[in-house]
Amino acid sequence: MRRRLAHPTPDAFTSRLRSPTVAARVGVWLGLSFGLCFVTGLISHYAQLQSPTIPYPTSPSWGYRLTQGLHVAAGVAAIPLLLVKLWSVLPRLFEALPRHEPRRLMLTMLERGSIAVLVAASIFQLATGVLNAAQWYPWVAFSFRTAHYALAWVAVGALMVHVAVKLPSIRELLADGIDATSHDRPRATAESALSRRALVRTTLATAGLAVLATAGGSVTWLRQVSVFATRTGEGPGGVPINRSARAAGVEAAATSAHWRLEVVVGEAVTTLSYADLRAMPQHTVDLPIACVEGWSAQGTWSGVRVADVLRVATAPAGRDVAAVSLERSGAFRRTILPAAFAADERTLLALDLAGDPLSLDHGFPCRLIAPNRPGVLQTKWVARLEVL
Ligand SMILES: Nc1nc2c(c(=O)[nH]1)N[C@H]1C(S)=C(S)[C@@H](COP(=O)(O)O)O[C@H]1N2
Ligand SMILES: [Mo]
Repeated sequence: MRRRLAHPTPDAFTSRLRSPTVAARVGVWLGLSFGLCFVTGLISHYAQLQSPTIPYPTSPSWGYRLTQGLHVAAGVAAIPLLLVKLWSVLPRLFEALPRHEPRRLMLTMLERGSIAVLVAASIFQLATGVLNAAQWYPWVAFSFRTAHYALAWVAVGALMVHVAVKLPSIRELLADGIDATSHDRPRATAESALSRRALVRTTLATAGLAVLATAGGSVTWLRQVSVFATRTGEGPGGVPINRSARAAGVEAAATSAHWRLEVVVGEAVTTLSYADLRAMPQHTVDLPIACVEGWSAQGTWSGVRVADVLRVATAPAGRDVAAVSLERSGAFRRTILPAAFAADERTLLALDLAGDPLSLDHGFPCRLIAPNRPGVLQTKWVARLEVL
């Protein structure tokens, strides 16, 4: 005789901790983290657009460092929150559908559909974010930034539907005491050593710990405890190295005696040697490298102002400028410096970091360093400026 495997019903899950009050409380924090991720993510996406329609500000110089640090921290905090939230609502996955009431059935299916989209998009966002922060790029089929940006809208849309549908019960649940039983499923009575209040607190504490364990990538005084931070200030001048000269394949070209900086203005090309750049007025600025991956570090950079170089090449004012690297391929070999950034007196072609000539890995002979600019756009091994 064959016995059919019964699929579980919500009553099969007996923990009192899987309660709507827990789901609502953890959900509020999860929603806040997602909101912060979304806003800071839009800022980051916008900062990386090469032809923005709204001008991106050059000040404060630490703006992108702050917003991108918050973006990654909020994403990290969301991971334990999402896990506990999913665990607390798991029994609902097995609730019977109202098969004989077409109207209710349709509404239930719509709501479940929106939750399926929300869960899938959330997992995708957190997983790709973590992989990106760990600098592991297993995907070849899609661009990280495009996919992460598109799915952010999907996640936020589904989240808004979810909150709208649940608003009445969220209000009620948050008003109730956390250990109240009015919303319990009838059979959810198993004893538990942990109270719901303790579960919510432990979840929030775990989220906090996860942030502390990674935020040392940006916050200097957290370095000692940040065991999972990917970049923590090793490297010349206290600035980590992301892509090395060897990986970029520029060692020979960057150290060649034939290296010249070309400044292209229309048909005219002005050529400057390393000695020419050294002979120009030198300026020193304190500016961060703030990587999209969440790590950041302040550096003391010296070199020539991009504005001065453009003046030497008699470039017209108010133009965007492309910075082109010696690198032959790679997404960051050519970046656009919007006009306001090119004109800003803090924007340098840096020759020195912390008083020493740039190391080969930091972009020798010269690199771009500009205020409030994502790390990906701080082009290393610059060989040409093109006035657009
Ligand atoms: N030419 C070139 N410039 C580049 C990169 C690169 O791969 N190639 N990486 C960028 C990235 S992602 C960051 S975060 C910064 C890191 O600079 P650092 O390695 O000096 O810290 O350089 C940027 N400049
Ligand atoms: Mo980066």
